[in-house]
Amino acid sequence: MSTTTRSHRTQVAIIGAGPAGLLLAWSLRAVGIESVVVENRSLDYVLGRIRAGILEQGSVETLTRLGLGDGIAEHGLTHNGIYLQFDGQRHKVDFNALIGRTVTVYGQQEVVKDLVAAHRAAGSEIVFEASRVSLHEVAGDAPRVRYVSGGVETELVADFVVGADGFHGVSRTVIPDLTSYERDYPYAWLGILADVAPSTDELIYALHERGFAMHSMRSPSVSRLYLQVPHDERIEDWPDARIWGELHTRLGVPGWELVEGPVTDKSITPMRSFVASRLRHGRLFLVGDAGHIVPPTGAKGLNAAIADVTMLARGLADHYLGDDRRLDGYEATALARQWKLQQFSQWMTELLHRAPAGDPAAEFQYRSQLGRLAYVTGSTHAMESLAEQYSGLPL
Ligand code: FAS
Ligand code: PHB
Repeated sequence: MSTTTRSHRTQVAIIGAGPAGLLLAWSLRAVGIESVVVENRSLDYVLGRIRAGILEQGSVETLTRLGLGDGIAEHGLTHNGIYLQFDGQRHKVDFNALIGRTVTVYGQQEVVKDLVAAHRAAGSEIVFEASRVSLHEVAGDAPRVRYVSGGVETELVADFVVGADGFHGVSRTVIPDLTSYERDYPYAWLGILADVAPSTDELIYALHERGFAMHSMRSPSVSRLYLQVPHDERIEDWPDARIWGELHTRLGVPGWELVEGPVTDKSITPMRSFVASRLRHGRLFLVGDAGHIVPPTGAKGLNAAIADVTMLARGLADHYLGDDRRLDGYEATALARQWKLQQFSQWMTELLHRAPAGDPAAEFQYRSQLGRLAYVTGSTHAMESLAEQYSGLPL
C-alpha cells in the first residue's frame, strides 16, 4: 500500500476525463490557465465508451474555435434536419430550410479521441487510474483533491476544483444541502452499432405502436440504431435477429428498406432526467453529467456538457483577469439554460415513446402523441421551434 505522499499545485483541479473534463482543461490551456485532470478509469476505458452522436452547430463552432475541428471537418456528417415518423409516414423537419441551422453527426468517442490526442501533443497533465479520489476544503481558499496514483498518495492543491466526473462521480457528494430534481422513465434504450451503411440520409425518430425506434449513424459505413424496451429488460434476451426484426417493424415504411449488417456493439441505457439544485459550492464547480442528466432523445447530453464548459472557462478566464462577475453568474446561467434543455428532452421523450402496456391511459396517450406529431409536422412554427431547440439554443 502507499507509503510516500506527494503534494503539488495547480490553478484548476479537474475531476473526470470525459468530454467535459478534457474540454475544460483544453479551453483553460488556450487562455494560459494551468490544470490537472484526475480520472479514476484507464485511458482505454475512456477512449472505448460509445455514447452520444450528435453535435449542435454551437458545439461544432466551439470545438473548431479551440483547434479541435479537423476530425469533424474530415469525418463529421452535416445534417440539415431529422425525420419524424408515425402512422407509417415519414416527415422531414428541415432545420436548414426552416432556420438556417444544421447539426453534425460525429461520435462522442471521436470527440474524446481528438481531445486526448491534443492533450498528449501538448503534454497536458492527465492522471488516469487514480484511486481513492476525494475533495477537501472546497469552501475554503485552497481547495485540494487527494488521490492515489501508482501507489503514491497525492495531494493536489488548487485555486478551484471542477467536478466533471459524471452522474456517478464523487464531486457532487461534497455539496451540502443539494436537492436532486429527478425523474426516471419506465423504459430504456437498446442501442446497437452495426457495420453497415446507413439506410437513411438523416436521423429517423419513429413512434410506432410497438414503441420508439431510431436510425442514427456514425459514418457512411457504420449505423447506430435504437429501440425502446422496458426499463428492466435484459440484453441477453435480445439476439441480433430479434433486434433487426423489431427495427424493420418499427422503422419500415412502403418503398424503403432497412439494410442489416454485423452488430458490433449492443447495450441498454436507462432513461433519466436529473438536475442538481447547485452547480457551485465555494470554489467547487460542476459541469456536464455531474450536475445534470437528460434522456438521449433530444441529443442534448454531450452538447450540454460542452456548453457548461464554455461558460465556466469564460468565467475562470475573467477571474484571473480580476473580474468575477461571470464566474459568480455561472451557476444561475448554466442552470437556467439546463432547464430549457430538460423540458425539450422530456418533450421529445414523451412525444416519441409508448407508455408501458400496463398504463391504463396508454391507448389515449398514444393517440394524443399521434395528434401532437400531426400538429408539429403540419405547422411551420412548431417545426421552427423544434429546429431551434434541436440545433442548439444560444449560450
Ligand atoms: P462522463 O460521464 O462522460 O465523464 C465523467 C468521467 O469522470 C468519466 O471518465 C468517469 O470515469 C470519471 N469519473 C467518475 N467518477 C470519478 C471519480 N470519483 N474520480 C475520478 N474520475 C471519475 N447523450 C446523447 O446526446 N446521445 C446519446 O446517445 C447518449 N448516449 C449515452 C449513453 C450512455 C450509456 C450514457 C451514460 C450517456 C449517454 N449520453 C448520450 C449522454 C452523454 O453523452 C453525456 O452527456 C456525456 O458523456 C457527459 O460528459 P461528462 O460530463 O464529461 O461525463
Ligand atoms: C446517436 O447517434 O447515438 C444519437 C443520436 C440522436 C439522439 C441520441 C443518440 O437523440
